[in-house]
Amino acid sequence: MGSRSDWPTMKRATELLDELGIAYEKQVVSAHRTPSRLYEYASSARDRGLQVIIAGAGGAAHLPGMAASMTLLPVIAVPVQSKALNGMDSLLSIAQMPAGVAVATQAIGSSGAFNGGLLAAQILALGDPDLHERLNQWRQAITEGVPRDVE
Ligand code: RP5
Repeated sequence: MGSRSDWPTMKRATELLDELGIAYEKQVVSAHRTPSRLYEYASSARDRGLQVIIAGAGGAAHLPGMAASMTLLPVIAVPVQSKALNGMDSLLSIAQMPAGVAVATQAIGSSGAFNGGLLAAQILALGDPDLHERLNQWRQAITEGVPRDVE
């Protein structure tokens, strides 16, 4: 994530990873304030064994796109809700990638962060039948937990 101030949003991305037993790391890496750290992080990510990156940032949110430009790992992007423009700035900045460098943009804020974790799990489950089964059971529990009655 681009700042410690993004953590209250981005910690939602870790909920399902914890529940499903998926290992992850979390770091502050700012495209603007720590460009060398970003280069080091993204360019070494695959060699360090990472398989998916979830990048959350707000405002002029260059982090996901810049990270994606330095690795072929899939980058899931979370637009953090900014104070000034409620995250519309983050969303448009992140979503409008020019052709040739892809990020998987999620919804603004904590729902997007949660779904970032979910999408990462689904990508990892492609090569992990046990994880696929755990995800399947999680989805079934979600479905069965939706009440039919309104009260
Ligand atoms: C972005 O600027 C961060 O991702 C954060 O959402 C936003 C504000 O950062 P702080 O000023 O709170 O550190 O780079």
